[in-house]
Amino acid sequence: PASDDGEGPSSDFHVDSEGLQRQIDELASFSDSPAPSVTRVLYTDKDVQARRYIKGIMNQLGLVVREDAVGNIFGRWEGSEPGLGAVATGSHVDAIPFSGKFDGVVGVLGALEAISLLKRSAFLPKRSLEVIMFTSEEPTRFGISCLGSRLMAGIEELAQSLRKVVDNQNVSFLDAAESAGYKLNLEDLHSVFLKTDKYSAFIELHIEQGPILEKEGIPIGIVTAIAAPASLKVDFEGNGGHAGAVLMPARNDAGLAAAELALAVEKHVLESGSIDTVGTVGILQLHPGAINSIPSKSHLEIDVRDIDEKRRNDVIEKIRQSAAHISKNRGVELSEFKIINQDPPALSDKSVVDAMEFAAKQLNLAYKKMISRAYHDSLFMARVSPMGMIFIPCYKGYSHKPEEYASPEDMANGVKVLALTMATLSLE
Ligand code: HGY
Ligand code: MN
Ligand code: MN
Ligand code: MN
Repeated sequence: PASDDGEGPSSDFHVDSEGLQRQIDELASFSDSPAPSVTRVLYTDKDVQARRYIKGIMNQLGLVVREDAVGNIFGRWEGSEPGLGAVATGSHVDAIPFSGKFDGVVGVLGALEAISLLKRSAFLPKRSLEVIMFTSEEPTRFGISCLGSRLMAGIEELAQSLRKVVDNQNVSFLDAAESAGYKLNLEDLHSVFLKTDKYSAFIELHIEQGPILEKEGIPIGIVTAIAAPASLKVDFEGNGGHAGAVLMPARNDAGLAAAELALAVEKHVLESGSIDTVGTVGILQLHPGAINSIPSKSHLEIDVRDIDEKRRNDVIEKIRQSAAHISKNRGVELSEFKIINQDPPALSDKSVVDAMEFAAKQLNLAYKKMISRAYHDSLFMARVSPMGMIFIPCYKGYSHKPEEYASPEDMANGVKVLALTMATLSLE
């Protein structure tokens, strides 16, 4: 969409910011928690409403809409050479409990606005363009992060585990999927696996979920790598008992074992010696959860990440040793120590980074190359397609909480860089 002087994009290359904001606000209304928070969990009614909403916009844009067996949604703008690998973009609209309305959403509604902008600019794609709404990026319901994109990346052990995984209401993945209209049997799970030549590039637009771009006053982030995430589940079991009557020497308190392991997580992360190693215990449950009953069970879910995979794995090993040590010292049973996922980092593809840089320059937008400490569907799309990510600033770097905010101007910048990047890659 070069302007008449052949230079950068023509002046009508502008984003319908009001329309985009309206869509973001409408989508945020499909939530199981009160505004301004958003809670939208995989296959719940609110998730189904959001899916219907996104498909409605895809249809309005004249995209060919399809869904795969687990509900990844694809909106396709057929190019003049539909046999070539398509240029894809997308993100997620599921939201962890009491979070915000921009995480993921900017990369789906913003991508659809980028398509609309290219259509308004009379762009004609050679490689088809596809917007993907991944079925669930957050681990909330089944403890599996990037479930849709992980399956698209052809990860066999995920296909196996989806046969038996249940949520904390004991609802199986298959039953939950069916309740949302995705009736699938086990073979269908393999139909989700993508062929590696399906896409020639995948670009995800996302809020930074960190403070750097806003602090440095830079409108665009060009992601060069995505940190390596891992999550663990640990259970301790003791005898429990009366909080008054059982004397201390006779106790094997599962709650205090969990507390000691939580502090061990922090200790081992800090021992790594690198600021890039992070860890927390995001879930800590005690049973029976009565003030005057010694916890007989404790359940921890631990999130450990680093841009260096080996350094991260060393921390996990130390956590495993601490769990065994605490179990022995306190006489509690370590009834489960399970690594849910231990993913490698992903690198952005040079050709995609070059296209994003070119777009930012064409638009006279300053940009900064950076790593993503949050994971994204791009982490798995990188296994089946050259990948790149575009970041925009967000207020104080806030994310995964209701104060999450991205300005219409920052979103418009991200949409334009995405649109130009896709247009460039589509004509290659
Ligand atoms: O946790 C993450 O990194 C992602 O935002 N779900
Ligand atoms: Mn998130
Ligand atoms: Mn996200
Ligand atoms: Mn993410």
